[in-house]
Amino acid sequence: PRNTDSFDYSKYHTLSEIYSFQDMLVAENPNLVSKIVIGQSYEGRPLNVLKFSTGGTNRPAIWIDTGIHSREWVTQASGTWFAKKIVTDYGTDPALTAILNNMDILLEIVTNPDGFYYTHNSNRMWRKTRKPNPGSSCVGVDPNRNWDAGFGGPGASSSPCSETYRGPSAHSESEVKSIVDFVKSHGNIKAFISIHSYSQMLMYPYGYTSTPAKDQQKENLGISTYHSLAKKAITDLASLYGTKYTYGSIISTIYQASGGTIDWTYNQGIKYSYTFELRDTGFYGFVLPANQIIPTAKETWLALMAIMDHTYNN
Ligand code: ING
Ligand code: ZN
Repeated sequence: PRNTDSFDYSKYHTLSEIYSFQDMLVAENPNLVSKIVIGQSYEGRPLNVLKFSTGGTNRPAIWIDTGIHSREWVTQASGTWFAKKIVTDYGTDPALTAILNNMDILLEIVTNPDGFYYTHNSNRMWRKTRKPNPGSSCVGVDPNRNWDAGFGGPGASSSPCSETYRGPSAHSESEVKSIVDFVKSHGNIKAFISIHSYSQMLMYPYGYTSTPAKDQQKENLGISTYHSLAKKAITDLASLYGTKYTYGSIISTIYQASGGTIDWTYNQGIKYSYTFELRDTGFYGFVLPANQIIPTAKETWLALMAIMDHTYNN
């Protein structure tokens, strides 16, 4: 495609196609979209973040990442659709327009580019990064076990051959460390949404401990709307096609997982830290047919809008 209107959002795309999509979107919308390179992957690929901003300096921001696990293809495809949706709806959708008149949206579509390249060219089911592990023939670290939040505890593996290998130390993966550095230096991120597939779930911290997050405790006292926001988001999601999601803390909804992304962002003070597992519930799993990309992206967008709108209004 020569522009983002002729890009086929109903198909899966290669890494180079998504990279050129990002550059086209920036070129077409110079007053709304810019590309920030927050670092590079182990194999030297750029870690691109699309910044949607209508001005200001260091405005409060909403972070969204897709594709931290490379085989979860519907997430990068949905992220691409979200990017186009944002530029299309700004100025016409009142809720999104209000958000973007006051906040920035930061979107990292291909959060694990080396893994994504590998899923297209060698092994469709690759999940981890592609950094070699010294002393092992097994490659890669699970970038959703590598964060400094309960790092090394139960719910991650110390074996380099495991799919949930936590890595030699917290933030050992440049794909993770680049986000850590960005989040810390930004200092004004209000919501952090990390998108996986599959299982149809919307979760909040924690994954490493069954101790409820402070904002979940407050909820029980009727002070906050942490749990209820998740409920609103999945209700909005389901309103489109009836897709059913479960929701709750990570540990109570899916399983114990230590070193996960949103546990770290929550502990950094980002209250609206949520993680999605998109379609489906396992019939196709990671290999979701391409004709489900747009429906998945559209229904997920409703949940994202619920979270972004609440963040903006609180
Ligand atoms: N599932 C996630 C995993 O990394 C998860 C579940 C999400 C755990 C968020 C912790 C935090 O195991 C998939 N499909 O990757
Ligand atoms: Zn995942």
